[in-house]
Amino acid sequence: MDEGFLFPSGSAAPGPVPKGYIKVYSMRFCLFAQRARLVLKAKGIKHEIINVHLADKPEWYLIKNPFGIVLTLETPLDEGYPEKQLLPSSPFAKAKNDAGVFFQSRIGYFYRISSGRKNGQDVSGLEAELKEKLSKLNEDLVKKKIKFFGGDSITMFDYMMWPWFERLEVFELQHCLDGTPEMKMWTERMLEDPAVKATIHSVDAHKAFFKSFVDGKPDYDYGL
Ligand SMILES: N[C@@H](CCC(=O)N[C@@H](CS)C(=O)NCC(=O)O)C(=O)O
Repeated sequence: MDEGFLFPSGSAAPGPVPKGYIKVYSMRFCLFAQRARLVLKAKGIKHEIINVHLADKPEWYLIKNPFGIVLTLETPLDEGYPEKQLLPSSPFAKAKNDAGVFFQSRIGYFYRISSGRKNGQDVSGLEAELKEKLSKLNEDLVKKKIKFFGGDSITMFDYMMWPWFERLEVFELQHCLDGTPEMKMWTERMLEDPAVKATIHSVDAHKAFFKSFVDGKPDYDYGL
């Protein structure tokens, strides 16, 4: 039960989730929603995806989530599913990772660079700032001699960062990794991960969706 079709306004609210599943209100190209889908896949948690039409939101969704945005989840993660821990157990390491996740979620460079380029602005300053952030991440991997951001195996932190890196080529920013070889290797390792493989879209699919979005007619079902 991995992909649901789109639920636009006027659609009936989805029925109850079968026992043992959790519900994920998503949009196929949303990187925030992808973060959760990565974690669910990685932990092998059975889930039902409900793809919400964000340009024509169903009334029932606004009751579930008054902000009308995705993602909405209905079940706790590590707390309820202890089989595969994706968070470090020490509270200090956990807090540190949470801070990193928060920091990552605030990187608006991709969209700012892309729209700046489109408007003919000089985006070299923004690109330099992004490279600086990437070199800090690179340094972290080198100094700690680790393969992933939480250690030698993949953790929540890697999954929280991944959706941006999946889209580097889409935003024509892959050259920003040229000076950060460890980060490049990290992206290669991430591409081997089963949860990443299960949620990834091709560069062409991302581009096609992004174009439809920019044109004002987002094709949320692209590729289905
Ligand atoms: N801060 C939120 C952002 C979520 C978000 O912006 N989701 C977008 C899709 S990628 C959305 O639902 N947009 C619909 C809207 O803004 O009306 C998060 O980190 O989860």
